Amino acid sequence: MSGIEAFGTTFQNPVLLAAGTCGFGLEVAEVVDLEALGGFVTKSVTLEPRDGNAAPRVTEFDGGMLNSIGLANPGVERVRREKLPWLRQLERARVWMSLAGHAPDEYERLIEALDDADGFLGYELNLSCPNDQRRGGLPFALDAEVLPGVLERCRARTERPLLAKLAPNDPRLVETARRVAEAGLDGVTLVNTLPGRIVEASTGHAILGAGSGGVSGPALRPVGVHAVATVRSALDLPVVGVGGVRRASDARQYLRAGATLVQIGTATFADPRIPERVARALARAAA
Ligand code: RRO
Repeated sequence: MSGIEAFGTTFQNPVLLAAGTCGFGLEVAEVVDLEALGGFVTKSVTLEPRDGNAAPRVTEFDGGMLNSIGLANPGVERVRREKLPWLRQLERARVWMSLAGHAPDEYERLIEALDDADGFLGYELNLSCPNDQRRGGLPFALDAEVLPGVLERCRARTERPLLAKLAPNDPRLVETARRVAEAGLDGVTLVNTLPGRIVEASTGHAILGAGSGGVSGPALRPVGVHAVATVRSALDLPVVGVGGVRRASDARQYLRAGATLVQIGTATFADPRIPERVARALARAAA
């Protein structure tokens, strides 16, 4: 497969690592050949450092995984100082910085804190974390009142490509994606994890320390493919697909549904070589 021209650059293949599954790249560099991929999305960065939610933060079930990490990250100042220098030596992998905020103005402040630095292509605005309770469980992607202002103010602060990561449980997904397009962003990432809970059958106690979490893995794949197909059939807006990709045929489902790029997350925990294999298999099929 020759490169994919998108978002103002060339991706050598359509496979990215999903936000939250590869830290800031260097954390996985010994087990993943990042330069063999189209690129990756960093862990979501917040203005202040965050320790994350109570343990246990991750559990498995027969359809995939449930997580409530709670946005654990070193905060934007340390990310700029300690993570960006390493990212600068990457030549082929394209890096998206994932940004997360609790208040509407935090996204633009994160962009202001990062935008003059090198080492990354653009931003993926995480507007759909299911594990941030500060806003009463209502992520910005599901808040039609506040969302347009957040998007417009981010657009005004950067010329880099901007993606908005949206929620799978959005009853008005096309309208939400239309707001993203109207604000002048470059595309949407579909989808974040689906809110869920696993309880001990004998006691009713939630397994995760935070109670609820986000469902990822194979159970999320049909949800993600449907979201991509729904938005692509309604809007001329580039889409990055994510959810449950484990093999090349899964990635192809997203590409056939209209995705420009595909992210892989949960599968890499079981086998960090999966994204490279998927990228190679897609390239072989296209040759
Ligand atoms: O950190 C998390 O708990 C988390 C985030 Br920010 C997100 O966007 N999606 C997810 O499943 N977990």
